[in-house]
Amino acid sequence: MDMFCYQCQEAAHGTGCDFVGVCGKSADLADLQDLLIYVIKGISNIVVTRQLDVSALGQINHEVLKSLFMTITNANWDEAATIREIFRMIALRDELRGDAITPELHDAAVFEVADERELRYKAAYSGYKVNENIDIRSLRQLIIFGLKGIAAYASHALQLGKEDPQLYAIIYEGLAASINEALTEEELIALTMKTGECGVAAMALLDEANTSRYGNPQSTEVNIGVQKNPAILVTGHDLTDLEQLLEQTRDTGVDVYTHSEMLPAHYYPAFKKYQNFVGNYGGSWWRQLEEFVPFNGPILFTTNCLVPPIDETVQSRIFTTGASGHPNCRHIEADAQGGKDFSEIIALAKTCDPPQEIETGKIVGGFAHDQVFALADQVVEAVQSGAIRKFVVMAGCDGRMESREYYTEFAARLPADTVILTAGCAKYRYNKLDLGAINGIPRVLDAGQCNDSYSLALIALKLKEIFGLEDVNELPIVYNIAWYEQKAVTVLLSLLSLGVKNIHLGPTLPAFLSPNVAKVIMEKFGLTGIGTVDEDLARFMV
Ligand code: SF4
Ligand code: SF3
Repeated sequence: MDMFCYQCQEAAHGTGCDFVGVCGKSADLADLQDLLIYVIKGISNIVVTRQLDVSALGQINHEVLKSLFMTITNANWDEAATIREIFRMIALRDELRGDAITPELHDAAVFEVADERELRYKAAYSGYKVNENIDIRSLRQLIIFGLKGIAAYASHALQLGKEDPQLYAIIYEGLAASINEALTEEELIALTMKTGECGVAAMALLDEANTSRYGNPQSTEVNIGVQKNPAILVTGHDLTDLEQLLEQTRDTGVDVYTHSEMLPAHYYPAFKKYQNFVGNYGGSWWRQLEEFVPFNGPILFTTNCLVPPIDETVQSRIFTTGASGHPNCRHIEADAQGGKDFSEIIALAKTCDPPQEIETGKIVGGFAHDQVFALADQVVEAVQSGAIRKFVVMAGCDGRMESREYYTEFAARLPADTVILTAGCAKYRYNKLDLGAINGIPRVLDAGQCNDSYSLALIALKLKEIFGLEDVNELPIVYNIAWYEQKAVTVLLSLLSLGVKNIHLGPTLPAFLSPNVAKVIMEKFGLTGIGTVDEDLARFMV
């Protein structure tokens, strides 16, 4: 086996990529990512065994977030950047550990590599272990993948000056547990639930960071056609990058459009003041190769999902920043204060043709918790009168598999007295269908990015309170969630930790769930996969 990765929904054969990633990840990069995770397991081993005060770890905390984030599916394709990060983390690990190499420390906390050749050799042996118990491995990976999503959300919050030492403590605990041979399955299951609680806390922290800086999302119509100016397309999830780009493009004659997961930026009051922030271009991440060609201008990736560009002219227009990266695209680094200079991108945009129109119309969104709470009376009345029979949570990720057409058909065929609650790029499967409204409430309520699934949980808890119910599962809400990468794992674990039961997860169940672990989760939480649209409409609409 040249590599082994099964962290995303598109894992080869439904078991794992073992030669090259379906996403395009090479065996060498997969090994390097394994080693990067191995080093931060070593740091976690030091922190946990020595009971260090995580609130005093400063830069190490921030770099651990970055390391985890860089290994998320479709975030960073740059071997050189990954190698630099590994050496940086080894240096931080050694400084943290000091010279005292005590027996309780794991190899991950003490191994040495003299140069890149030794590092690559070590990398080839730091991931998948053939003789590991598959249930233990499954639980360890479930925790690590959940922590990757948490790290992504915590990184965005950190950019906005918000952090929580408790999150770092749980990240260290989970990573250290993944190399602790003494832990039992029961202990790892308990840690999985703790990861879910930590996921809720990370999303809450990011929600507070976003709304305190940019205001609460409001119901907004976003133009999906184009204007006449040359333009920059910005994608990914980081709102501080977008803010800096909008400040720097002001009055330059260069427009800014969002792509994929950046669409919800239009819902924030703080971004509405920019006259050149003109709309959303295209659909979800996997359509980027075809949509970037007619866009004509530069594209800025702030996070995943980056599909390796094939077309050289498109490649020359792509820039990355933050945890994202690609060896053939220019990377914009932040200065010591987090400032980023996007002048090169703006200068390039001025030499490019304006975007070519690929569609026209509008998308409506902005239904995060505050906006939905403002509509609470209308919503409650619609439920009590029977105008709304059910809410269907269809949050999560999109992906390129044909089987995801299920979600478009499912949304289109839902009865007219149902409302879809969504967040994440899963919405692109149905947000351009004309599904109408119920008493003025749109039938697709988009809360925002995948992290805004937190809003959907708050909305459910609010409805439970309004209707005086004991249990959130008594609400007329069904969960039909689509997943692709590790942030969706975080969202899933978060919902489970909040007591949400009977979630349907598709288009396939994670390859990293061993049959026994899947059985435990199914029995405890009623988690199931999806069936055909006909079967599921019949099952869910009772
Ligand atoms: Fe395969 Fe997904 Fe891993 Fe890419 S991220 S190598 S597609 S499992
Ligand atoms: Fe999408 Fe990558 Fe997951 Fe943020 S942008 S939801 S897949």
